[in-house]
Amino acid sequence: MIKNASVLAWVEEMKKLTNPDHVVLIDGSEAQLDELRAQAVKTGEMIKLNEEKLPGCYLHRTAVNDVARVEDRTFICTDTKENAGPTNNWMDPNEAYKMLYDIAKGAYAGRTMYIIPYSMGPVGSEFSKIGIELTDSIYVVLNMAIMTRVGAAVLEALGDSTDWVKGLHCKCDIDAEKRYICHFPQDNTIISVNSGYGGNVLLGKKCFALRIASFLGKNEGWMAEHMLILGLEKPNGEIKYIAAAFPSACGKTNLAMLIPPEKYRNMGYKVWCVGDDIAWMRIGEDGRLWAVNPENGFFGVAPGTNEKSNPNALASTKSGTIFTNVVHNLDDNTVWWEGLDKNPPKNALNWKGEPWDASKGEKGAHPNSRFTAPAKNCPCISPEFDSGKGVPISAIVFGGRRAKAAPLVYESRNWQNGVFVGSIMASETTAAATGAVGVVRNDPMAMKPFCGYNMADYFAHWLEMGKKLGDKAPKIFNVNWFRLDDEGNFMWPGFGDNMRVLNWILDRCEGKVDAVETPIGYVPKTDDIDLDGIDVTKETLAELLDVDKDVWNKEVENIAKFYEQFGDKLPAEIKAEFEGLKSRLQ
Ligand code: GTP
Ligand code: SPV
Ligand code: MN
Repeated sequence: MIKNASVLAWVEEMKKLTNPDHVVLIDGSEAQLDELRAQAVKTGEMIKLNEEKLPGCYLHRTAVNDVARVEDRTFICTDTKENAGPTNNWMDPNEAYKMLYDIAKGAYAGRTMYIIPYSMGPVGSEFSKIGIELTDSIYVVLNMAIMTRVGAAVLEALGDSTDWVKGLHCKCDIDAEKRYICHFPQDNTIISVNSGYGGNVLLGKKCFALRIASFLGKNEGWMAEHMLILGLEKPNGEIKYIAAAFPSACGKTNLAMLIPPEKYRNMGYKVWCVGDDIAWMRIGEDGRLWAVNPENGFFGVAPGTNEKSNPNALASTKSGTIFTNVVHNLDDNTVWWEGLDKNPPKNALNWKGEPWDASKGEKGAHPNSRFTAPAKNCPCISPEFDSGKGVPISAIVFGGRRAKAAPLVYESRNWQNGVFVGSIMASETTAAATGAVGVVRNDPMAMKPFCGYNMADYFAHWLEMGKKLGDKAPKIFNVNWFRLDDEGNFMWPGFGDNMRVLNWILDRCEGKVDAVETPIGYVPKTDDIDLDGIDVTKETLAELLDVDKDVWNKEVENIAKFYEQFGDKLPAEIKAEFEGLKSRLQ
């Protein structure tokens, strides 16, 4: 039962607003979750899959108009527009509350209000933070129970504290015209209406752990980042940790669970996954940067996940997983998606639930179809996963999906230059958000859709953190797995072979290997990326590492345009780094 007065008062207020028929507190017990699973199966909200092949797994289909994050309907409602900054949509908080409460009024009538107490980070750890999500969706409850730690233990850990984040989610009637994902960083509040899709409604994830948390981090001196965290174990048993920020659907889950090429496995190399999407990072007592994954599961992109590209992710989905918007194989009641294997099921329904024939050329799974899998299922989950104190970060890696400009890998000149490198990130858009796919857009630190305050202040915060870290700051790199040749083929094999690049990165951190200076930073000598066992020639590698001055001078024009919107708020250090790049490109 809820004893916390601040929680009780808010729940009462929201009950009056939404008018539910029933109220259920999620206690986190398997018995209660099982009852909800059974109920969702009865109403058709979820389909129970083959218990032998996929124990405890379910299939869910969202509404056809509700398949991805809606960035144009996502708002940061700070007191002033300037505090939200030019890269966010802004709404006046009073107006936003009024509009949202009008939509939420009576929205739970005839429905049940589920109260989900959840912890981002291990329950009770001093770095964890607590939220309460109210929802009328069993799908949301069951996803939150995988993606976060939920239940009575969370309320216990909260005690009578008022330090928690309010989250109200109302499905309403999934009206795309009335869909809003609104954040009130100054009130620790999130309100999401008219959606049932993951990133819009699992409020612990992007809404709390990035948008609200980035704002908290700025004020409290830590960082909330759209980053995977991995540990690379060397043959001598030493483990070095890397945090990497790539935009949505640009390879975080894949890199986080990487299986080294056979030769490296035989030598004793291994990768441990600490997190695949979000990192909360603080300066530890030793002065280094320490990272925690606040999540408890993976909300991963299904298409392209297979035995070869990401066997660890695939293994993670073999039990206790919820699949969303994938193909339903009716022959054996399992699931399928493009890129799983070359044998699409004959007797199947597509992501919309329609009879589907692969031979007709239409995709069966939605390009942003997802699996929600428990982290504990992952064969390479790090032994540090549940440790509240996190792991010390040796290198920070930025990256995007770029057909040309960005080389396979380069190292920034120092922290300040590295912050600049993060700030000029640009990447092709993907199906993870609604809107056009494949358009290059600026996405600083992969946080364009997720920064809960003015992006110029966010750059300043990064610079500030670097000053505090001093010579203990991780080195900052940039990678691009997606460079294309003139025929439109990927030039780099990617996936497990990205390990070859990680090795160079760690060697640079340990001062073991030389590099070549270019106008944008340091790139490897072609001898220093191991090509043994892959189909990449020295010439191709040289091309992959090439920094073309003409291309980069065009890039400079884009950067100038992007920076313009920040006006005087753009930190002087960033301006100075930009001037430095321009002069080196002359
Ligand atoms: P979010 O969950 O949206 O944040 O995505 P993510 O960054 O975790 O991306 P994910 O690892 O799921 O990969 C997205 C897509 O990129 C998938 O289709 C992958 O197959 C593809 N991909 C990942 N790594 C590589 C790579 O090294 N090379 C190539 N060519 N494709 C990759
Ligand atoms: C992303 O889009 O970066 C995701 C999926 O990780 S969602 O949870 O929808 O944001
Ligand atoms: Mn993501």
